[in-house]
Amino acid sequence: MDDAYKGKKEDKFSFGLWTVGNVGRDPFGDPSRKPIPPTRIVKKLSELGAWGINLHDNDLVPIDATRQQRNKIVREFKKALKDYGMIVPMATTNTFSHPVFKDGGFTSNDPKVRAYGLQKVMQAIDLGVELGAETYVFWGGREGAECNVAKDPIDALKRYREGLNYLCRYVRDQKYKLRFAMEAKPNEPRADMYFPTTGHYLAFIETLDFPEMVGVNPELAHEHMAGLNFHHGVAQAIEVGKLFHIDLNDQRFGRYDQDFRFGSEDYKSAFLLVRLLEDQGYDGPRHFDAHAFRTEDEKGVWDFADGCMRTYNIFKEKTARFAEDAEIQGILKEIEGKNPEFEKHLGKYSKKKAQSLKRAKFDIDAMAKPGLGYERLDQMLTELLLGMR
Ligand code: GCO
Ligand code: MN
Ligand code: MN
Repeated sequence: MDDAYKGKKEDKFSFGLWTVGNVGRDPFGDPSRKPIPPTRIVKKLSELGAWGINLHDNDLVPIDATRQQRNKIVREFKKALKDYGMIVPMATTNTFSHPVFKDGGFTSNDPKVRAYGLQKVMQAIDLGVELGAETYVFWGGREGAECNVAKDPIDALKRYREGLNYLCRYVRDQKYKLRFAMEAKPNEPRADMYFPTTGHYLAFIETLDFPEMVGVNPELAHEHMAGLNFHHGVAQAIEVGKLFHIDLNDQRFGRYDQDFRFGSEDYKSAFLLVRLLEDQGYDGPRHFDAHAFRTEDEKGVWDFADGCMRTYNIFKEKTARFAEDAEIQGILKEIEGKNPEFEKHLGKYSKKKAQSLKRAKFDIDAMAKPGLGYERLDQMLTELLLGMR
């Protein structure tokens, strides 16, 4: 395989400890591979050309560790980061594995659970900041319901808001340089999650006390699980300056949460996404939140990680090829701005403009007549992606 596509530090590729560390457990079967110690993950990812490593508090420090055990683990992990030139760009909290969170952390009906949730997040934020993280992700894995009469969804939203406001104030109080990135998911593990899409979060963020501290962490698989167009969701986040982080993977529509290797299923969606990120100058981490098939041993895990990075870089090359393809660019140019004389009617409202527009004549049948040639354009993209252009 061509080394030109291998991950490089400047590509800003990151993986979670939980991604390459996934042991292949699923609801029907036990782990199919052994856990890989975090320090070994740091070494291997660095060799493969990754730049960053992300973690939940308990990916590194077991939930029942003593202060002494915690400090020893963190010391060794920091040494590995230094030895292998890796950083921790993002950290997050596990508020979903322990059964105490079975009915949510922030949104639980029980104030004692909510208080424990806040305590756990504050400790995890301290850990993340100690390791150098500048982005803090919130994925409310258990913030949802099966029994939808057991909790008023309005209460759930109010509790979530209260928790986030509290934590924003904590970060400011501590003078941490940390931004929050909210990650939506429609379902799994709960039947219905309270923030099912990135769009739900974009609206909610504006209702917080410090909206400028909070953005989104959209995940490809999550939007595809909801049958949505990921590229459009990410575009909306970029357009309002809220794309703080991104979770890259792949997912077939209508299936369980698959977390496949980036770009392994839907080439066109992956291309459109990479093109958007690159053209818009997104300079945050390219984080792969995915895992190797359950069929794999450790070697397969590293093949998986290498594959995510290679595929991203191959799509990046395809976007350059797309931009240099004279025929494609010619068509795009032709599509744009066909009727410049009508620009004067558009843009900012004024009474005068509105009156003039109301008088303008439109022959809508003539306007509707020409074909737009999108079939040909789309086929050109298909052929480019299939390596024929
Ligand atoms: C999932 C989620 C998680 C989160 C992670 C970081 O579907 O399980 O995508 O992997 O991204 O917990 O917050
Ligand atoms: Mn996910
Ligand atoms: Mn994710």
